[in-house]
Amino acid sequence: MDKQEKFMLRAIELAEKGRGSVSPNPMVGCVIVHEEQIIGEGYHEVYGGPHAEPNAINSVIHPALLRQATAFVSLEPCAHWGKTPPCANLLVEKGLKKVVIGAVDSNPLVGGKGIQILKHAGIEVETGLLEKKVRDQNIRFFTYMEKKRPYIILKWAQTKDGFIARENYDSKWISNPYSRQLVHKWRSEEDAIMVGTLTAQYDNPKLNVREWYGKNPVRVVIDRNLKLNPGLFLFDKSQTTLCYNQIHSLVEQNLEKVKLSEDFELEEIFEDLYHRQIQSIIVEGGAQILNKLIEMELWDEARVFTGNQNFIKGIPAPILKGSLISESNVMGDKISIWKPYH
Ligand code: AOF
Ligand code: ZN
Repeated sequence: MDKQEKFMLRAIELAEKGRGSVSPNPMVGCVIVHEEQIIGEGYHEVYGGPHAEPNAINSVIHPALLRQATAFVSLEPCAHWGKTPPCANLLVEKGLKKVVIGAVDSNPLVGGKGIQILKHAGIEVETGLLEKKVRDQNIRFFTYMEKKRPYIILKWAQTKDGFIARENYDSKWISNPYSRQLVHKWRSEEDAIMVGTLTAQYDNPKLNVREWYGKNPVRVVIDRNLKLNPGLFLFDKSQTTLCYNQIHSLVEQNLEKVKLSEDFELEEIFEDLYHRQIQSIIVEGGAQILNKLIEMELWDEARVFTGNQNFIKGIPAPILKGSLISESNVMGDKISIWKPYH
């Protein structure tokens, strides 16, 4: 690994410290280097707070060195007046010699404009260093900005012989308690969680974070004709819930009914979630919605548990068109992570 990559890796490592605190902003880190020595470091610490670049610049003890220094920033410095002044302008003002960028910002307010400001001011700019790592780190942000929909994670548990529920829709208990705890961690990491009508009806899920410390995602359910029992946990108003239907729109505290068009497709729901700034969603079944999303190529990642028992018959697990990225084991349950071909 060359020295440049090492500095960018450090910026990415710093950025990581913002995970969970900066959303819906991306995680960004910045390292200031003078004669191959790091003289300043910073990262975007909290949503609404200063960006990585001012934090890094403010940490430099001898600001005079900035004129001979290179800034390694994991994301293109911003060009807009948002909650803070533009970072590209700050780098120009401080007279940095060179700026090395990991990935170009996909935010339409910034995309390419930050680089332009730097180049105009005569700063040497290099882009694309460890770009894939930066994009992977902020996969939810980039997917949201570029596809104008949340990052979609499919999740289910299947038996050894490939069923996700019995014929009567009973799906208890395919995965073990350790896997279920992991699912609670996963829930806390996404902005929203979604189930289809039948899962809401038969499982009566709470879709909250109980077995892990973290925030509850927004619950999303499809109930075309508003036929679901209002007594379901989903409708207990204990956390924000969006109920997509074809009957009417109604806003109540923590429970919003959202009317869709007559012949709606699932894209309409994701478009609405986009406008609500929801950058990621985990879909926890059932078979109907999972299969539909796979058929429509509307997914970005799938996480599949395989337990130890056989059901012999039942509702078959969805079949993914994708590649297996990794396999691990939680106390006997297998976890397979898939990425789509599309
Ligand atoms: C940077 N450095 O560390 C970050 C950037 O709402 P604001 O004003 O905080 O701006 C958020 C946008 O700024 C965000 O969507 C992304 O485009 C960029 N994030 N830019 O120069 C940073 N976090
Ligand atoms: Zn900025």
